[in-house]
Amino acid sequence: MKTALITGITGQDGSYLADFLLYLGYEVHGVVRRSSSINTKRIDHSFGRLHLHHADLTDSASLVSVLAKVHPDEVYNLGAQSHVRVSYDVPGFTHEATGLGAFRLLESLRTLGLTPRVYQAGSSEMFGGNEHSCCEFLSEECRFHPRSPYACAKVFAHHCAVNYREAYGMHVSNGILFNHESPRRGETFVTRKITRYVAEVFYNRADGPLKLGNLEAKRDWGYAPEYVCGMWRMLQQDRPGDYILATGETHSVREFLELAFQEIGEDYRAHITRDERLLRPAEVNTLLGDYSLAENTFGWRPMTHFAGLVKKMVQAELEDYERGLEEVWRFYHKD
Ligand code: NDP
Ligand code: GDR
Repeated sequence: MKTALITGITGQDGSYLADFLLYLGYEVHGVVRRSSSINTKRIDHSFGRLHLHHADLTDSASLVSVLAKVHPDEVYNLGAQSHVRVSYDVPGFTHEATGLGAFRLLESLRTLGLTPRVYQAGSSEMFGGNEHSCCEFLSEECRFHPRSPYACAKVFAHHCAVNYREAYGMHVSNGILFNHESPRRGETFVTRKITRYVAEVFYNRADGPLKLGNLEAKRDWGYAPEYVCGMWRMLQQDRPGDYILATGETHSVREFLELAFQEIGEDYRAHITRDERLLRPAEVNTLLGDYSLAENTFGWRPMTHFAGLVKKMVQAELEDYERGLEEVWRFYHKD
């Protein structure tokens, strides 16, 4: 039985990855940070099967202590202050947790002499958008142009991962993941904000119009459970590498709104208002990724595309969304 350690296990991706690794028969450990209110709702359904440890990516000693106890075969570094807009409000903490956190984890492994396979959660935000690239589809070869404290921190973490791989021969892979969403997405990210509001409208619980920022921004939006399977596949390769996971389609926030409201037979224009405070000092206008390296190397490709994702998210707000996960796990683990 393999042992995995996940930082960020209480987040969207960490919770799906924990589900998938348990399904595969792993012993799953997770890093949880102390909170004054309960922050484990996404993993409560598997509580008895998980090994949770208090630690924090801003605290090296806590990381050393957990790693020395667990001796993981695989480490997935998903912990981060992951909200782009909020990273402008708390840039220092974002750099500490999202950037230096990755460094602390790698350096802790090195000083302990541990050699697990490591996944570093990189982001399409590192590219700063297709307008900063010469390619129609962003690939692993395109240069980074970070446009937020969050993206700067992720670029730093990415380069640390490459450096530990080259300097110390560590098996560290960078996933460069484009947006991936789900019913477990945090409520302040735009897709979940919209689908929650749609459910409120449907049940006559909406309290005033939905306040949104830039509706013209375009994202390459996929389905999160499929992306965590890609993280795992990346670490099963003999050689570490850097891989994009994306859908190869891009759609605007406005298109997401249109489809989400269509699900309940409403016109979104009657329900939204613009709030300048939700605009960003520097926006990433368009993201569109090329996942062919991941497809050619380890057979990963997206199953769910834009319209299907919107439908899944709206339906899940209206009913139980856990059904159907088994199908995803089986598809990606077929070999
Ligand atoms: P979430 O914001 O849902 O989860 C982030 C996790 O990190 C939470 O468990 C959070 O804990 C934890 N965390 C935050 N700060 C610390 C800290 N100082 N020490 C330890 N843990 C901490 O993110 P996602 O699940 O969506 O994303 C997972 C990773 O992938 C992140 O690194 C994100 O930046 C990256 N990513 C995400 C993409 C996406 O579209 N979802 C795309 C590309 C990259 P708590 O619950 O206590 O807040
Ligand atoms: P993003 O996701 O910044 O792409 O980062 P988010 O959902 O926050 O924004 C997507 C786009 O929607 C626009 N927008 C709004 N965004 C939010 N949050 N709230 C609003 O009300 C709103 N109105 C319009 C934004 O301006 C933006 O253009 C996510 C995170 O998961 C990162 O951690 C990850 O690295 C990237 O995806 C890939």
